[in-house]
Amino acid sequence: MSGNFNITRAARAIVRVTDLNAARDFYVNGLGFIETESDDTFIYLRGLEERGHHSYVLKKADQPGVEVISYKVTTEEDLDNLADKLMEKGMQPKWFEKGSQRALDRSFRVQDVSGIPVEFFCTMDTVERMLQRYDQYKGSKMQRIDHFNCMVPDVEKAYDFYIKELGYACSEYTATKDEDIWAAWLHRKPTVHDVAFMNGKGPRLHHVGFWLNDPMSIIDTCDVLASLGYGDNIERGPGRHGLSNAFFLYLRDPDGNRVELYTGDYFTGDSDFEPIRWDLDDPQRATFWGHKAPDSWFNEAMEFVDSNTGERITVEDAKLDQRKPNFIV
Ligand code: DHY
Repeated sequence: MSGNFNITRAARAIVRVTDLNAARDFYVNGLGFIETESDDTFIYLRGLEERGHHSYVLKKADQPGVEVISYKVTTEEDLDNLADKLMEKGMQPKWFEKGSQRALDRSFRVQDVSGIPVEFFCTMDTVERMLQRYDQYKGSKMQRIDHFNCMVPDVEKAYDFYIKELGYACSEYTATKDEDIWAAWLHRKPTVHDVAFMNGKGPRLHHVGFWLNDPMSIIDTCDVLASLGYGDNIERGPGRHGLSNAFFLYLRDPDGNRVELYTGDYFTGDSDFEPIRWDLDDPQRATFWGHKAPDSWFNEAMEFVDSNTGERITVEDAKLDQRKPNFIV
């Protein structure tokens, strides 16, 4: 509980794609998402473990971009209390009534301190949990949504807001020699993160992270993607992060939207947990084995779109030095 509301976890993202069938082939045949439902504009996807109607929405559009990232709160009352709190802070939550979005009860959206369009809801329709439908396992054997990673120009501003106002806790962070926070991993559920903020041009969504059962599922994904002709969509990894300890793989979908396949982080729920500090220049921070990430991983990210106006949300340059961490002079 944080004040009089409780945010449970990262819950869904709405991502724009230019070709629904191309996106479906990548996400359903390649990654093994379950397609709960679709129409001419939307494909609603979920992992095998998820009983919510969807955790990832593909929306047909002329250009790629991200409409919103969403968090689930614990009770309907939490939703009202959180909206009140954000209004006290001078923000303007915009409510969406039950039925106005597929499978969602009421929700609200607001731009956070970094300008990121975030949404909060409590109730989503439930569907069959496919965890033990092993006959349906294919591709990555996709299990569930895990986190968002956002690039923002001012990480400390985002950090302060999520920790002090929204009740998130920090599991790990990267600091410069001057103790400026370069990146921070923040959670509500007791894992390494529900959201990470990295220093960079923003706000932009760097990736949505999805949980798989084990490293072998990640290696199988590479084989399956290569067999389907998606070898070039593998951007970084497989590897082991130093920060978070997770085994990872970064992929770009046919529109360039980035997802991380992620497994093997750890429990962070003790009240005396102490955040782990990494030096920006530590070569094992990003990849424990010391491998370098490609330039595209640092430079490219998804822009947010204002769903009211259809305009792209203005992006600002990073406040801190934009040099690449971990393989600097
Ligand atoms: C890192 C990035 C992530 C993550 C954990 C750790 C660090 C890095 O690669 O720079 O996306 O989930």
